[in-house]
Amino acid sequence: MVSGHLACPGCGAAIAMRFLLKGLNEKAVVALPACCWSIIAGPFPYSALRVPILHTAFETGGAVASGIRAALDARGETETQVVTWAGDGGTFDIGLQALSGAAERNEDLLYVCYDNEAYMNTGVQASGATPPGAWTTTTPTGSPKRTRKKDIMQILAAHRIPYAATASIAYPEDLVRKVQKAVALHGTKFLHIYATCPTGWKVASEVSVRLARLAVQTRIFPLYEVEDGERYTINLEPVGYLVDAYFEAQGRFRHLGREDLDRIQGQVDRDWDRLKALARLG
Ligand SMILES: Cc1ncc(C[n+]2csc(CCOP(=O)(O)OP(=O)(O)O)c2C)c(N)n1
Ligand code: SF4
Repeated sequence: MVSGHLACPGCGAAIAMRFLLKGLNEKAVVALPACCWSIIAGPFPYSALRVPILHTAFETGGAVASGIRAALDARGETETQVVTWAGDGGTFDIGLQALSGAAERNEDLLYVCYDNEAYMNTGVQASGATPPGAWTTTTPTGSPKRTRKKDIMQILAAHRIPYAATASIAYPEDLVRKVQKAVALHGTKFLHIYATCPTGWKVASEVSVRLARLAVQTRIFPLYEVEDGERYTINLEPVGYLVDAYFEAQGRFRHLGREDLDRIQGQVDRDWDRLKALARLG
C-alpha cells in the first residue's frame, strides 16, 4: 500500500488493508465490491494498492472471486491468492448469497470483511452488522436499531469452511498471523476484521485504534478462530472491562442511558460465556 489514499483520517478500513497486504504473498488479486474502499484505493488509473484490484458490483464479492480463481487455475496460476475485500453491508447483507455460494463450494479464496458496522460510503445507513442502540441515518436517535448484530461468524462456521477468524486493527500481529494462516490453507477462508470508522461513529480520528482495542478488552469483539466449523480457539482472554467506556466514547451511542448499557452488558456477558463453551467443546 502506498501513501496518498483517499480514506478519512483514522479510518480503520485503511489500517486493516495495510495489515492484510503484509500477510499476503507477492502475487495476489483483490476483488472490491462497492464500499468505502472503492474510493479509498483512488480513481483509475491510480491505485493505493500494489496488487491488481477489480472493482465489482456490491453483491458479487464471493462470485467474482470464484471467477477469478477459476480463470487463474485455468492458466495454471495456482499460487496467486484471490481475495475479496468487502464492507459489512457487502458481506452481512447484500453479498451474503454470493459469499454463501462460494463457501458452500469451498472455493479456494480468502474473503475479508472489514466491519465498520454500517453502510458508510453512502452516508451511514444501518446494516446487518450495526449493533442495537446505534445511531445511523436510518436508525435516528428517536428510533435506534433494536435487532441484534447478525452473527456472521456463526453463519460462516455453519458452512464448515476450513478457517474463519475475527481480527482487529488494534492487534496487528494477530491479524497478520491470521492472514498468513488463512492463505496457507486450501478452500474458503473468512476473516472478520473490526475496523473503526471515526466519521460514522462520531469519534476523533486519533482514538480509532484505542477504541478498537477497547472493543476486544470489553469482550464486545472477541478475537477467535473457528477451524472446519467446529474447533474454536479464543486468541486473547480479555480483562473484561465494563462496556461503559466503549459506549461513552462514541457519538453514535450518546443517547444511551444506564438501563441500555446494563442490558448490553448482559448480552455481552452471555455471548462471551457461549463462546467460551464453544471453545471448550472444540
Ligand atoms: C446494488 C447496489 N445497491 C446500492 C449501492 C450503493 N452503495 C455503494 S457503496 C454502499 C455502502 C457499502 O457499505 P459497506 O459494504 O458496509 O461498506 P462501507 O461503505 O461501510 O465501507 C452502497 C449502499 C450499490 N453500489 N449497488
Ligand atoms: S467513512 Fe469511515 S470507513 Fe469510510 S473512509 Fe471514512 S473513516 Fe473510512
